[in-house]
Amino acid sequence: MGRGLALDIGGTKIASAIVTDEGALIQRQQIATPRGGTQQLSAALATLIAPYRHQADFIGVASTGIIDKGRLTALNPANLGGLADFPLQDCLQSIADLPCVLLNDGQAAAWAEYQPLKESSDSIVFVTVSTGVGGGIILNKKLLVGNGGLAGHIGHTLSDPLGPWCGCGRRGCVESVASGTAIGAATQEWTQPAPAATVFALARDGDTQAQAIVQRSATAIAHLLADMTIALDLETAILGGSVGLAAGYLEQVIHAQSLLPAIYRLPVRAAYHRQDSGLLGAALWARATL
Ligand code: ADP
Ligand code: BMX
Ligand code: ZN
Repeated sequence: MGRGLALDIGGTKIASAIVTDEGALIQRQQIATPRGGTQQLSAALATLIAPYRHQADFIGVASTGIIDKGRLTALNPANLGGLADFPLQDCLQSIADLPCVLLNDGQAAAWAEYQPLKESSDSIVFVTVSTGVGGGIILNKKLLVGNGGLAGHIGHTLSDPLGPWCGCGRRGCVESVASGTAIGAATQEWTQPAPAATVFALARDGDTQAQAIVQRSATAIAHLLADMTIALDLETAILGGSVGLAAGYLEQVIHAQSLLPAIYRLPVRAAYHRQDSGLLGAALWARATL
């Protein structure tokens, strides 16, 4: 199938790379996700794709949002600066005339993370704690995509019925409590509101308010994993995204799990491919599909 041009479109950043036959990522690039709307997103994708289109035989895309029939529909439009609907396949095809396969970012990352576990596991969940909270489920060796692309949107299961409003229109989704955006939003009452990375740094320095915000996020993720394992009888959970991979976060999720009855405790570890799970998963899925 040859070389793939992989893209990972998140609410905060868009990454791209050429993925070789051997699965190596080269020419990796990253830009901030534009927040202006359709034209800005199209232009950003063109910037990343156009210079490399002659080096690739196909395009594989992992993207935030519900990916169905070539369109991106946001479940939480706030994560994309209000963009609710985007003709992703048409946009890519107008930039490069290459075969193109699209997948949700959590689903794609789950697929990449499952590859080294294939021999030992049948059923796993991947959770990205990032701009939002996304996910992907491998059940009995099959990636769940769903008839409408919705499978794995576990960030929109309930964490707290009295919690913050989620951009999807429901109150108290895991995403509204645990995501990087939620961590930043929880500082809005502070004299100096701070983004998630600063909240983590403050927590590490002993700031109790910051520690409570990080702990609330990690506890919500531990309960999410408990709900997933009790519903699906999973063997392993993988954590990704900038919050999920932040120093000390995994340990806090494991601590919150340790407070639950044993049946709810799913072994959890950090993404093997770190920030590249989505890129790699997009290329592997495209290669397997085409
Ligand atoms: P995307 O959502 O585009 O995939 P990321 O995985 O980088 O991107 O997640 C972005 C979120 O992670 C933002 O809310 C940002 O504030 C937060 N974040 C970025 N860097 C860090 C860090 N070092 N520690 C904790 N949170 C971070
Ligand atoms: C949101 C949703 C999911 C996505 C998840 C993680 C939108 C635009 N996105 O729950 O489709 O998988 O965020 O996305 O509705 P990320 O941007 O945090 O990587
Ligand atoms: Zn929601």
